[in-house]
Amino acid sequence: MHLGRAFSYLGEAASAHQARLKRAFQRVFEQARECDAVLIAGDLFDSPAVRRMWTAFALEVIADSRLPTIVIPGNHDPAGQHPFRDCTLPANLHFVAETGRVRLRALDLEVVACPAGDAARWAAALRRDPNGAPCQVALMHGSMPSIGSTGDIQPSWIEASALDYVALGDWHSPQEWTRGQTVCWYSGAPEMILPRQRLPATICLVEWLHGSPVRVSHAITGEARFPDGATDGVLEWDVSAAVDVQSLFQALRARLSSETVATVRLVGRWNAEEPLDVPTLWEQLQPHCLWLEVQTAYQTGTLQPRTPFESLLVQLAQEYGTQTPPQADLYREAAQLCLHLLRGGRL
Ligand SMILES: [Mn+2]
Repeated sequence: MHLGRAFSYLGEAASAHQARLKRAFQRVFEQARECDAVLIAGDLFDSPAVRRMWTAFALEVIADSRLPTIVIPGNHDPAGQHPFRDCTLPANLHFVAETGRVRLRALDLEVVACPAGDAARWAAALRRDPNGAPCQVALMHGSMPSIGSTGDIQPSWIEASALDYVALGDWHSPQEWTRGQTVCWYSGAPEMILPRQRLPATICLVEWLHGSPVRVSHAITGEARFPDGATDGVLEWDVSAAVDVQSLFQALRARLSSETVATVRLVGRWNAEEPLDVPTLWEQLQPHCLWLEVQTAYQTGTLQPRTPFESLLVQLAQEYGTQTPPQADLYREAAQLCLHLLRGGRL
C-alpha cells in the first residue's frame, strides 16, 4: 500500500494521490467483504516515520472491516520500527513481526509469515505442516530473482514448500510465480506507487476449495490509468497530421484526465511551419494529468549536427555527394536519417 507516501514526484497532484491511496485501501476491504481474511504482504506503510493519521487510518479501516487481517513488515516498514509497534491493535489484526506460523482456527487457515529482513529463516519455515490446517499459505516480503539481482526469495522454494498459496509483496505490478502445485503471486500495489507499473492497480482475490488448486483473480482497486489507446503504458502519437503546436496540444489534452499516467511517444514527421518545442508542450499538458513523460521519436525538417560524431557524419555525406553529384540528395537524406536514429527516433 505504501500508506503515507509523499509522492513528491507528482508535484501539485501529490495530495490528491494520497487521497486516492486511502480510497484504494478502503476498496481492498470492500472487495474483501465476501472473503474470509485479508493478507497484507508488507510495505503497508511507506516508512516507519509516517504521520500518526496514517496509522490511525489503517487501524480504523482494518477494525471496521472485522475481517481477520494479517500484516507483515516490509523493507519500507521494517519490524524494529514498524508504525504498529507502539499501537493498541484491534482483535482482528494479526501483526506478525518475525518469521513464524499463525493459525486462524475458525478458518482452517494457517499462514507462514516471512517478514522483510528475516530472509535467513524463510527457507526452513516454508514447509507444509502435515498436522497443520487444511489450507496453508505463506506471506512474504522480498524479491524474486530479476535482471541484475539474485533476489532474496528462490523460485525453487515455492514448489518445495507444498503450500497451497504464497502471497508475495514488494513488486508494484502483479506477477505470477506459481511453481508445481503451489500457486504464487506478487499481488502488486493496490494503487499507483510509481508510473512504471501495471495500471489500473489491482489486488489478488485468492479462492481455496478443499482438494483443488487455488484460483486467483484480480480486482481493480486503483484509479490511476494509462490513456485510452496506450500499449504497455505508452501512447504512440503520430505528429504528421498536426498543423501547429496548438492542435497537437488540443488532441493530446483530450486523452488526459487527472487520473492519467501518460508516457506519450511522438512519432512520424513534424510538418508544421513552427518548431515543436517538446519541453513547452510537456509543461502545458502536465497540469491536465497525474503524470506525464513525452518521448521524442519523430522526424523534423533538417537536423543540424550537435556532436563531433554527428558533424563527421554530415561532413562525410557532403563529401560523397560532391564526388557523385547524382546521389547528393540520397547521401543528405541518409545523414539526416542517421541523426534522427542517433537521437532515439524511429522509422
Ligand atoms: Mn518493498
